[in-house]
Order: sequence, then structure tokens, then C-alpha cells
Amino acid sequence: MHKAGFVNIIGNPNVGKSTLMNAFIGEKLSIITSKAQTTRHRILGIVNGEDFQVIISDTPGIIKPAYELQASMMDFVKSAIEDADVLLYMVEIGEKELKDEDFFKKITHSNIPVLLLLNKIDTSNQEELEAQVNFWKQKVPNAELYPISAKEGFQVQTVFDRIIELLPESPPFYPKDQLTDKHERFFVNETIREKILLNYKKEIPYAGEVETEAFLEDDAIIRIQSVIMVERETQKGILIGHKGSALKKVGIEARKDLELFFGKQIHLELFVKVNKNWRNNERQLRRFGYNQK
Ligand SMILES: Nc1nc2c(ncn2[C@@H]2O[C@H](COP(=O)(O)OP(=O)(O)OP(=O)(O)O)[C@@H](O)[C@H]2O)c(=O)[nH]1
Ligand SMILES: [Mg+2]
Repeated sequence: MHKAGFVNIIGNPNVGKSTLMNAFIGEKLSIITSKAQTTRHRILGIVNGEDFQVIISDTPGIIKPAYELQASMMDFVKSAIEDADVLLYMVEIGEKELKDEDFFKKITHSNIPVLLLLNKIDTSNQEELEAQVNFWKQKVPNAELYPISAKEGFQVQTVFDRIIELLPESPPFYPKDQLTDKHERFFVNETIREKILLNYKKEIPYAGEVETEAFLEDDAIIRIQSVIMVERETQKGILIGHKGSALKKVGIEARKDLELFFGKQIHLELFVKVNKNWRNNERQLRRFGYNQK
């Protein structure tokens, strides 16, 4: 008997969804930072076994959209609620509720199995943990509750074993050697974006988007050219920094990660362009892989 299905992780921003995704996969597929709205896409990570295929979706954190990009991010979340065979609803220690009532209703009224993952328990104590467990049991009575630490790998295997039990009988949906649905260039874009999130403050992380224009691989080296887009001239100046120092740092950090990810030497060239108001421009969003309704 072979089992296969879609296991979709949803929850508030910054609770640790991408950390869990990577823990399941054993690779850094999703970027992780301490900033909210790190993940902007729905990213598939596939775990293959002899008699199972678990297709895990990492999704953006749930927010009330203030501009078109965020609306499109929430469409990814909606699609993940709709096609899940098992829903992983992640909350973190200290959190009280979902920021969006509609999503919360969908989760509590779901007729598919919901695993409520109470994450970051490494930051808690016994007393607080018990109080949180009681709170969430009453708040989402239809869910099975698992206290976990995605970062420390605590109870991650237990959750995975339960997922396998819950998966429907089905042939695989993807070839058994496939790890993700995303193209190599997507991981280049995301790696660079992670470094932007980590190196800049205020609006720069949210105004930045990356597009890789060249990805040329030969036996020894991958030559990459990527464009970082921001919304205004002033942001371009900040991004580049004094004599290009800030941009250079982003490039060095991204290259190191990419060399690990692709297992090859990387030559990375970065360019910065202004793309006015791209976050509200439907055509531009489509170009960057959003708005795929
Ligand atoms: N202490 C602790 N920190 C964690 C744990 N899991 C994740 N984190 C941290 O929480 C922060 C957010 O993690 P992410 O995995 O990016 O969270 P996310 O839910 O994907 O965030 P968005 O994509 O912005 O919605 C990072 O600083 C992680 O290192 C955990 O189990 N314990
Ligand atoms: Mg994330």
C-alpha cells in the first residue's frame, strides 16, 4: 500500500512554519528570519519514502492584506487550506489567536484532520506550557495538539509519524526523486531576499524583490546574475550603501549559502533597479510569481 497527500502548514507570521518545513525536508528550502512576512510564496517540499510521499506546503503568515502583494500572499494561504489532506496549524508559545477570523473559522470548522502545533516550547516552562495547552485545546477542539520545537527538532518526528498515519492511500503525485515544485532560480531569489531581510531595516525588506536573469551552470561553477528591485530611488541608495559596501555584504552572504545549497562554486553578480510601486502592480506581481489565482 502506498500513501500520499498534501500537508499544509499555516499560521501567524513568524511562528516557525518555514523552520518546520526545513526540519521535515532536512534541507534549507525556505528562508527563515526573525522578521514577520519572510515567506511570500507557497513552497512545496516533498518527503519521499518507499511507501509514502508527503507533500508539505510552507505558506506566508496570515495577515490582513494592506496592499496587492499581501492579498496575493493570502491567496496562497487560502489555496493551502482548500487542498490539504492534513492541516498543520502552527501557533507559538504566548500567542492568543489568529489575526484573521475567517481563516480561524475555516480551521476550527475543518472536516480534515488538523494538527495544532504549539511551537517554540524551548522558550517556555512547564507551568506556562500547561496553561497554553489548555487554552488551545479549548480554542481549537477539533485539533490534535502537539507541543514542539521546530528549531530544536523536538517532537518533529512524532508529528511526521502521525502525518503518515493520517495520509490517504494514493499513488505518488510527483516523481520520487523530486524535492520541490520550485525552480533553481527561485532559490537564488529567496536566498538573496533573506540577506536583504537580515541586513536592512524599516521598509527596505518589504519593498525588495529579486529576479534572477541568468543562471549558467557548467561542471565547476554556476554564474548567476540577479536584479534586486526596490520601489524608490532613495531605497536604491540605501541598498547599495557607501561605495557599494552594503550590497557587497548581501552578495557575499548570499553566495556562501548558494554554494552550500547547490554544492558548487558560485559567481554572483547583483544589480539594483527601481521598479515603482511593484507591490501594487498586478502585472509586476504576476511576473514575480504572485497572483496565480
Ligand atoms: N526558540 C525558537 N525559535 C524558533 C523555533 N522555530 C522557529 N524559531 C524562530 O522564529 C523565527 C521565525 O521563524 P520562521 O520559520 O521564519 O517563521 P515563519 O512562520 O515561517 O515566518 P513567516 O514566513 O514570516 O510567516 C526565526 O527567528 C526562527 O529561528 C523554535 O522552535 N524555538
Ligand atoms: Mg516562513
